[in-house]
Amino acid sequence: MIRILQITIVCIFSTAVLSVDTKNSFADNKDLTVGFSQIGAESGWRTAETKSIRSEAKKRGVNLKFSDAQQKQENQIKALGAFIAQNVDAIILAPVVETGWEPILKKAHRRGIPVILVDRGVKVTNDDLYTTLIASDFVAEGRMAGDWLAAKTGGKANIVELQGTPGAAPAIDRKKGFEQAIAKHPGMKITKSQTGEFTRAKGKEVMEAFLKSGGEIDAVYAHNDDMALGAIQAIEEAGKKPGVDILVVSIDGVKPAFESMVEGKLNCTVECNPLLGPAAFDAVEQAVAGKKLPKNTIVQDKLFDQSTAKDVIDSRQY
Ligand code: GYE
Repeated sequence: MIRILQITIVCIFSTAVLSVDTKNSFADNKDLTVGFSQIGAESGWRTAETKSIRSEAKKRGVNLKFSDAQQKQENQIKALGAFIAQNVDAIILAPVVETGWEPILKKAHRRGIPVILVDRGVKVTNDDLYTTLIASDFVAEGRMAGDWLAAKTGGKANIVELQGTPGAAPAIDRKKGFEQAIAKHPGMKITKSQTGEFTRAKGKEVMEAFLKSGGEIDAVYAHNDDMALGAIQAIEEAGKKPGVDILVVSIDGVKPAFESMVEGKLNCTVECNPLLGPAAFDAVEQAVAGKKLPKNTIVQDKLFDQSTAKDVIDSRQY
């Protein structure tokens, strides 16, 4: 049965498509206790996701146990262990990397505690170990960014790449999608690529090193807006015009990215909606009620560039 909740979830086989445009489906869940293991606060996107989940828990009267892992998987595993020991009704997990989750997910599974994955996926031998994944299609995001850059440059560009956290699903898949897009254009190549760990500071530092190491740079592809904004600072400090001398393309769609596009510095960003609170708690409620959920719910994304930024900036929710 497909529930239309203002969130349009169309279940196609085990995958649903979610456009995150929700009216809050309030439910009185006073006795519901949910453990949320969040990666950290490395980016504006992450902060917006945390805010969405916390505020939705409050709206629904859910008792939320929150843990910030400071980017460390071992802290997330410890937090899940504690949630299981406290016998929470459900777990929401944003997994910092794809691998290494099997033992702790088996523990939750044995205790019958549903695990809702938000924003990033995991690699496990048996996907019964998690209830559902609510996330964007990162490969598609990388492809959209690459196609936009190919159109902008006529298929000819020396590109430097700022990768996200090593081993993280968005870093792996955004790289894959971008490379698929530029593979269609022999004149486009990634000349340098290094992780900026999804942070503005590290993105700036790595871009400074790219600029110092010489070689023609026509564009920078950043796996998230925070690193792109750091790269823009480095480009300016090197006396060049970001968005003109060096094109800047990224992913997330946070408000500072729209401000930068209006200033003519960032050229384009692919939105990756972090407002997953309503969908996450709908999944929790269904899982706790023993309802079957689609294994994947894909959040719909779209690309914005300088031609559209001014019109939409005031309506941005994060
Ligand atoms: O792009 C980045 C955050 O997992 C999709 O993590 C998320 C990514 C997002 O740090 O800003």
